[in-house]
Amino acid sequence: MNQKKNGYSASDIQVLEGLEAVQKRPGMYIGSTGPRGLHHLVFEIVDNSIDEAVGGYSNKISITVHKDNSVTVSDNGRGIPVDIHPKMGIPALEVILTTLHSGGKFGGSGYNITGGLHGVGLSVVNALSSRMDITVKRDGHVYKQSYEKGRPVTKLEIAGETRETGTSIFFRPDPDVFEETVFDREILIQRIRELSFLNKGLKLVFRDQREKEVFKQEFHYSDGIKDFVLYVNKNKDIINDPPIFFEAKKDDVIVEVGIQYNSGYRENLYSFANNIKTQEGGTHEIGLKNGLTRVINDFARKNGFIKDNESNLTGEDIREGITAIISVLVKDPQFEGQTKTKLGNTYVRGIVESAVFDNVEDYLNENPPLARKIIEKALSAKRAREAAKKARELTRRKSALESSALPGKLADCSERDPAKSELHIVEGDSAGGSAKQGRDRNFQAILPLRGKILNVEKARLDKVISNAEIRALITAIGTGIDDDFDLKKARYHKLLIMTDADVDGSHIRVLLLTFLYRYMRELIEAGYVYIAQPPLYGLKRGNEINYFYNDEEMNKFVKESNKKWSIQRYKGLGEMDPEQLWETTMDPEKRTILKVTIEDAIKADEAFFSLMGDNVEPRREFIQNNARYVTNLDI
Ligand code: 0RA
Repeated sequence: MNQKKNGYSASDIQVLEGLEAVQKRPGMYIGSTGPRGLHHLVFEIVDNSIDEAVGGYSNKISITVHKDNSVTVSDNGRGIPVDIHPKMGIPALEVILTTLHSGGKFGGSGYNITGGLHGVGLSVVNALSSRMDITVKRDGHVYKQSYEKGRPVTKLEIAGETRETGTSIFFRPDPDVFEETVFDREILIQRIRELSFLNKGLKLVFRDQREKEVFKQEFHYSDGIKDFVLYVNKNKDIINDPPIFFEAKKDDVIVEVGIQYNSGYRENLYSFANNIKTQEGGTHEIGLKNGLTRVINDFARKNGFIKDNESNLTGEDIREGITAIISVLVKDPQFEGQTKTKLGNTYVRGIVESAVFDNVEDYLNENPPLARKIIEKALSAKRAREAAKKARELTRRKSALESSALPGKLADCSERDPAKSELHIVEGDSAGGSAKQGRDRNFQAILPLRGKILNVEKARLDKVISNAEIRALITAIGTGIDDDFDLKKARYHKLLIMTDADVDGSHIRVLLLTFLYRYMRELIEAGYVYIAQPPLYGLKRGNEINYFYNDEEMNKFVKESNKKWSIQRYKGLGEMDPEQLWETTMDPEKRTILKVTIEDAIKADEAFFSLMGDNVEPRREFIQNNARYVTNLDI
């Protein structure tokens, strides 16, 4: 197959330089070499297979995690082309596997997946894999080729005959590159499920062979986005059944929208462009919001729900309790924003807005009782908004009267320069007590929080700010919240969240992050928010004590030290005495703290709210399973 003689050609050198760039700076191509980057490898390959499906060339993809955390992704698409590339003189497959930015753009759907970190190409995965075996079925043959760290170790060869077509890619992430090479089943499943909702009719089969009993789950939704909406709302109290659902196509833009209200207060709006979750929104999302606001107000006025002398419903009134999902396919997607997850194509906005207006109008006209329910829900949101505004004005006046009254529970520091001051937000009064005794009072302030703070999802703003724990937190921080927020007023430039290493602890941490994300986002953006890392174990022998922050480190130490230690497992911060707490968790010289990024906060917010209902049990379970999202601050 391979036409080259020995020796290097100019294109060979180019290839090596490309792959070496990836190996030198993997983070530039896959975001990080932590868990997120690792999982990205799988998604990158799956995206390529999805592209074949979007183009109508395949309908089945299977993803298998093998015992040793290697992975195989197979599809029944056309198969990666194997003919000799005219310029490079090597098989197209080899070009795709070894040169940067060559994947996906050859054919596929025409709706390229090129957002954010997606679409970096198979060659990037290849460069970061210690082994990759490709099998292509096409033109009656089975072709095979193997790679190690991006370099071919066999020639492309014919290994058999077949009538089928498709591509199968086996790869093992390079342990020299990744901090950890263990895949998290839930992370994989979440994206696979999302992809199956976004590509109706496509069958995705996931297998995990790492346990004795092989885990297998098939994802195959015939109603796509409509099924997605029902899934998100499955534990909720539904307002409109059936959901609003439509598909529209104009000028090469394909739009799919599902909308269903529940009795909650939260806005669950998810947008996707070319199968990529557009975390930062964009023109499709704006089109959806505008279209919805216009059509509901229009319908409400025409039908007497809003009188002539009354003001319109705001977009937020209309989106209270909504679950809305929009997915668009665009030929030349422009992804913008900090994380390249904001759709920029301006023409998409108008297309979506008018599609939403027309289709939702039809739905409201055809379902008068449901239309009434939806509008009444928005009207009650409007009343609550007006009441909340009054309540807020009241609290503002009140706090002005109380002047600078700091919460009684706060043990403030003597330092007055915020840049040198830290606030430790500590779970529980007893740990709070230890922290107060153990701290360096010159610059460390302590605020103990008793029990669970209010679940911010279930309450509106007026209720959130009247909660005692939240108020103490707000006054201690000093910035105000929401529209009143002012970063310059921050009394500390470090906020450290210190919670127990158990389920309740992670629950409280998620709640705090969610609250900060929703009401004091700039604090996170300014890099003021941190998570403290208390040790899990203390190993004692005589006067000597060693602290460990995870099982691995401890086991390694025990093995290597060859001595008998008495092991103490710290279930809560309260079990440590003040000196221990200082030494392990608070002393700036010794502690490790993790800075919270806006992405972590979004993750916490999502982990908590998105795919969960008001149901407490699954929520608990979910937090337990995903506690690592918040502790493993990868990036
Ligand atoms: C380049 C061109 C064509 C298909 C593919 C790549 C392709 C890549 C992957 C990766 C995983 N599965 C895939 N399936 C196809 C078009 C081939 C043609 O025109 O026949």
